[in-house]
Amino acid sequence: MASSDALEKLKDAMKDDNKSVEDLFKEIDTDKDGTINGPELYKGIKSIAGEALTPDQISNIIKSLDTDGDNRIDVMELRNALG
Ligand SMILES: [Ca+2]
Ligand SMILES: [Ca+2]
Repeated sequence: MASSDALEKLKDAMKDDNKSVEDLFKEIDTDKDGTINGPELYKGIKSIAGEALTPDQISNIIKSLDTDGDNRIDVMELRNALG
């Protein structure tokens, strides 16, 4: 399971359920602080895409999406990746 495949699965799930990136973001950001951190991403991918990724894979995804370098994914960064 490559990290990029996990993103593709999120994208597919979003399309299948007719969700916007904002809907998906809210679903993953369970503590509602406006950013997605590692544990939230892990749980989100597990529940939405059905894949349990390793901590390394999670941190690779965050690194590849995180353009402002705060080590968290905000809604703009998720939109850039999935939109
Ligand atoms: Ca959060
Ligand atoms: Ca960020």
